[in-house]
Amino acid sequence: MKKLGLLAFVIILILSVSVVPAFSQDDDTIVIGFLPGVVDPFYQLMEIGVNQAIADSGLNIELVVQIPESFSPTTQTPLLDAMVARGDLDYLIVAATDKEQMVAPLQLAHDAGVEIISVDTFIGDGDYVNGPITFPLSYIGSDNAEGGRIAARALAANVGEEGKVYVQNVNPGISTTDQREEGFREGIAEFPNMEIVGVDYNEDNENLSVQQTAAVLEREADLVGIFGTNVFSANGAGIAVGNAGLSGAIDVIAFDATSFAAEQMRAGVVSMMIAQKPFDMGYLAVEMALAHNAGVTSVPKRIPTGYAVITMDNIDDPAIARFIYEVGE
Ligand code: T6T
Repeated sequence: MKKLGLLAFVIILILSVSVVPAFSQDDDTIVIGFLPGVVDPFYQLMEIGVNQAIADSGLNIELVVQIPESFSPTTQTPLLDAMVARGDLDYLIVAATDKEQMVAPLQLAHDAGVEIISVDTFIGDGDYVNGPITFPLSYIGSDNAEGGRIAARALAANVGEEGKVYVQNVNPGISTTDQREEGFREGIAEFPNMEIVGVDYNEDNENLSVQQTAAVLEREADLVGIFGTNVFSANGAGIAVGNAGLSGAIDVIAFDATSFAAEQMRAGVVSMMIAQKPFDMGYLAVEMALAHNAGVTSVPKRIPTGYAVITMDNIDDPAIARFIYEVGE
C-alpha cells in the first residue's frame, strides 16, 4: 500500500508539472507592436485608428508602440530589433522606412515568430502574392501611383496644361513617395506642353523643403506649379511660395491633408490636398491581426484604403473635411 501511495504521489507530481503554463503572462493576451515611420499627423491619426480598433475588439491586447525619431531605416531598425527581442510579440504593424533596407530586419522578425502587417509603405515591390517578398500578412495603404497621377492632372488643369513644374520629395527608397513621384511623372507626360524641371529630396525635413523650394523659385522664374509628395514636402513648398509672395501665382498640390495644409488652402497657396485614410489603415491592420489570430486563413494580401480629394469647393463639406488629419498638431 505504501508503495502504491508513493506511485500515486509521483504521478500527480508529474501531471501537475506538465500543466504549468510556459509563460507567467496571461496566455490570452495578444501582443501587437506598432512601428510607424516617424512622428507626424498622418501616423498620429493612424495610431488613433489602432487604439480604436483595440478598444472596439474588447479583447485582451497589449499594444507596444515605438516611434523612430527620423524617417530612416537607421533609426527604425534598432527599435524593431528591440521589439522582437521582447520575445512575446505576436503581430507587428509597421510602416517600413525603406522598401529594400527594411526587408532583412523584418524577415528576422518574421523568422522569430512575429506576423508582419505593412501599413502605408511596403517592402519589396508590395505584391505580397507574386512579388519577391511574400512573408508579410497584408499590405494596407493608399494607391500611391494613382495619387501622383491625380496630383499631376489637377495641377495641369489648374495651370492651363502648360508650363514648368517642380517636385518636393522625401528620400529615394520610400515606397509611397517613390510611387507618388512616378505617378506624377506619368500624369505630367500626358501633357506635351508641361515639363518637370526638377525634384529635390528633403529627408522629411520641412526646413530643408523650404530652402530647396526657395532656391528653385529663384532659379525658375516661370515655374507654374509644385507637387509636395507628403506632409513636410508640401508644408515646406507652401511656406516658400508664401515667403516669395507668389501665393496664387504658383499652384501647390499637397499630398496629405494636415490642418496646416488646410490653412494654406484657405490662404490661396495650396489648391488641392490629397487626403489619405491613416485612421482606416491603423484600424484595419488591427482587425486583420485579430482575424488571423482567430484562425482566418484568407486575410487579404492587399487592402487599398482610398483618398478624399479636397479643394476649396468641398473643404467646408463635413463629409469631406472629416478626412483632414486633426490630431492637435
Ligand atoms: O505621406 C505620409 C506617408 O504616406 C508617407 O509614407 C510618409 O510621409 C507621411 O507620413 C506624411 O508625412
